[in-house]
Amino acid sequence: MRVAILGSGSLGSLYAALLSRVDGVEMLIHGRGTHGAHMAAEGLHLEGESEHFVSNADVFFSLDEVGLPPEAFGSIDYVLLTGKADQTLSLASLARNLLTSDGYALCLSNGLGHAERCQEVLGPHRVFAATSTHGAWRPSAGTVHWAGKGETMIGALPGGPGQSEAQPLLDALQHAGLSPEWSSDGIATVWRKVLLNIAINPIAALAGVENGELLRPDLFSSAFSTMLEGAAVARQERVSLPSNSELEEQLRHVLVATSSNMCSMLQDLRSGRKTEISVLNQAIVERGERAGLATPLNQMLVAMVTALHAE
Ligand code: KPL
Repeated sequence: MRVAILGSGSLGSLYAALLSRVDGVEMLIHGRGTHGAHMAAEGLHLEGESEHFVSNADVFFSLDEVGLPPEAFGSIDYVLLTGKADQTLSLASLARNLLTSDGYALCLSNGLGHAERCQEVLGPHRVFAATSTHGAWRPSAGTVHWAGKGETMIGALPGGPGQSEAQPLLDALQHAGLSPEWSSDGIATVWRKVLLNIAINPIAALAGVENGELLRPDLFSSAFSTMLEGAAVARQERVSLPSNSELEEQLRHVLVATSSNMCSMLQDLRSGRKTEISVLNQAIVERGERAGLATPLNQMLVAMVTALHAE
């Protein structure tokens, strides 16, 4: 089976490193910038929860600055998009070139709207919903640190492929240690992850703390209240969510599992990169406005993070 990772930042590099050691999986890892160049020249190191070295003799590393290898066109069974929010459309176009005629794509990026953007480019019949709660960060170019074990959810979208089409990838992710699970409601799956990200990412990023610090009662209560504003918007859109106490339990669970991780928004702010606030809390504010629901906590977090943004 051939798998391509497009947009190999922290999360993409984690998936690339772990999938590359599964028997029968051939990998194409597409990155950019210093990290991408480092991987292409010297391979990729995985550290943290597990250690592994991915040699450039064993997998194909390609660079956005150079382009995809034309010999890979039409040969990939599954493309995992793991880039930043503003890369989804361009990465989906690359996926269109890479996929076999019955290949599938999924986007693990944080936020609302990615699956829909992939469907626009690739057609609904080729796209799964997907989320990840694994924690990863990059201590240096060419190295990814697995900071906390989470789950990979893959789900069905209206008009999209089903579990049997996802099964070979679910098996590979299982062997890779990425704890996959199938969801028959991909829309709810994406929302549940978004509710975690709106609660964790801006607060951890503004406070400059690892995820586990949000378990402190004062920070936890702010995070959970932010999550509940988002849940009200989701329910207004008829998304099927668990009870508030189950959402609270899930938030606590992810904070414990990724307690030593620096969330992606904190990594972005520290590296001077644009954050994902527009597809997280900003998206909640906008959808809330459309539904007539006030989301003051999300609005305040958007204003504060945006003030720190690199544009
Ligand atoms: O998705 C994440 C992120 O950092 O963006 C979590 C799961 C919160 C891990 O930090």
